Amino acid sequence: MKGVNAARVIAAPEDHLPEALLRLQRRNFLRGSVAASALVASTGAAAQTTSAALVPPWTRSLGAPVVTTGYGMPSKHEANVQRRQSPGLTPQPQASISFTPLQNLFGIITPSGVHFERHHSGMPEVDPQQHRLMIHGLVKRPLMLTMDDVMRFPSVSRIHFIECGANGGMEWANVAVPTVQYTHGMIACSEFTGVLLSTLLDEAGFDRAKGKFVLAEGADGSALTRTIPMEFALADVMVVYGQNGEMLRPENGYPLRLLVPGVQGVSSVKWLRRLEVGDKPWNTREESLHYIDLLPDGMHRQYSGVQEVKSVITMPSGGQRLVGKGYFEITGLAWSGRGRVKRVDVSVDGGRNWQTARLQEPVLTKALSRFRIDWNWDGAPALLQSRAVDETGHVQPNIHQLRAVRGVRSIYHNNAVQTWRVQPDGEVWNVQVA
Ligand SMILES: Nc1nc2c(c(=O)[nH]1)N[C@H]1C(S)=C(S)[C@@H](COP(=O)(O)O)O[C@H]1N2
Ligand SMILES: [Mo]
Repeated sequence: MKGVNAARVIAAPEDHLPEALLRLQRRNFLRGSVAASALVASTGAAAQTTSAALVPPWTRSLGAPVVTTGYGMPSKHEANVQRRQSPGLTPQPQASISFTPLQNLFGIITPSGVHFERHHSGMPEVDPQQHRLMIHGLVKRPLMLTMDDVMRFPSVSRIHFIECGANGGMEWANVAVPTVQYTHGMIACSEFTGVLLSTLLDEAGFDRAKGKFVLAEGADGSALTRTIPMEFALADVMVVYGQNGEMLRPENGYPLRLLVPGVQGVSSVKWLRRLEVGDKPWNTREESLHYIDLLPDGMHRQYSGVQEVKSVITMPSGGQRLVGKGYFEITGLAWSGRGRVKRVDVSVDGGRNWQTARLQEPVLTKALSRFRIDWNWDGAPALLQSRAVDETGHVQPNIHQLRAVRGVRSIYHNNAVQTWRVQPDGEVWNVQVA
C-alpha cells in the first residue's frame, strides 16, 4: 500500500501571515512543488533503475569529525521546525506565547527545543546556586532548600503533557488561524524528573487537618501565583528539575518548576521559589482576573483547572497540501487531564461516519497519545475530524455542543473537535462545520 508512489504531504507555509499574503505564498509554493513533481515524472523509470548505482558525493568522501564539544543540533535541512509566535495575538514579547510545531513532530515526546513557551513577564535568568525553594505556612518545619537539597530527595520520572488553558482559544470566535501550530500548539509532552510534592510536604510536616491548599509562586517578574488543592498536591504533583533527560530549559522554568499533571499550564509554576500551605484558596490575580471562563449568563467559572479530553489531527492539517490522490496515514494526538485516552475515532466526512483509530502504546495517563488510521483519498473534498474518549467516559464535544453550554465569550478551555477541510486541489484548511 505504501510504496514509492504513495502520495505525499507538502508542508504548511510556516508563517502565520495575513490571509492575502498567505494565499500568495501558497501559490508560489504550489508552483515550486509542481515543478518538482514534473521533474520526477520526466526522468521516470530509467532514472530510477540507474539511481541505485549512483553514488552520492557524501558516500565518496570522508565525513566530518565527531563532535567532541558542543551540543548537537538538528540537520540544517530541518531548519523550518521552529517555535513561532502568532503575530497580533500578543503585542508584548515578554508577555507572550511561542507555539509548538505539532505538524512537524512524531510520536508523543516534544523535543525540548520546541516546547511551547508562555511567559507573563519574560524569562528570568536564574542562577541555580542562588536559587532557593521556601516551604512554609501550615507546616511544623518550614524549609529553605537549595537546588542540591532538592536533588537529594527520592526522585521520579514521568511523562506528562503541559497544555495552556488558552490552547485553541481563537477557535471560540472562529478566527481560523491557518495551521495546527496556532490552533493547538500551546501543548507539549515531556519526560519530567523531580520530587513528588507529597515528599516535600511530608518533610515539612504539613498540617494534615487544616492544610487544604498549597500556593505556588514563581521567581520571575510576574511572581506568578496559583492555588493548588491538596488532593492534587498529594496525588501526582511534582517539583521538577529534569526535562527529557537533562535539566529544564531556561524557558521552561530552569532550575525548578511545579508540574500539576492534567491541569491547565498556568498552575505548573516555573522558576518555583515558594510553596505555602494554607486552609483556603488565595484568589490571586491569575485566578480571579485571568484563567476564568465567562459563561453565557454572565457568571465567571473559576478554578476550572482540569484540561478535558481532546484530540487533533496533525497530519494532514491546516496549510499542508496533499500531492495527488491515494494512500495517506492520518495521524494526530489525543490527551485528557483526567487520565488515559481510551479511544479515538476519525471521520473524513465531517462527523457523519466514524472509524476507530489505532492508538500507539504506551497510552499513559495525562500524557499525549499518538493515533493513526489509514485513508485512501479519492480526490473529492473531505472534512477530517478526530474525537477522543477518555477512561472516565468523557467524550470530546463538537464546537456547537461546547458553545451551547459555554457561550462564545470564553478564552480558555476549548476542547472541541477540530475540522480540517481537504480541497480538491489538496490544500488543507481550518474550517468549522455547521
Ligand atoms: N513563574 C511563572 N510560571 C509560569 C508562567 C509564567 O509566566 N511565570 N506561565 C504559566 C503558563 S500560563 C503556562 S501555559 C505554562 C507554560 O509552560 P512552558 O512555558 O514551559 O510551556 O507555564 C506557567 N507557569
Ligand atoms: Mo497558560
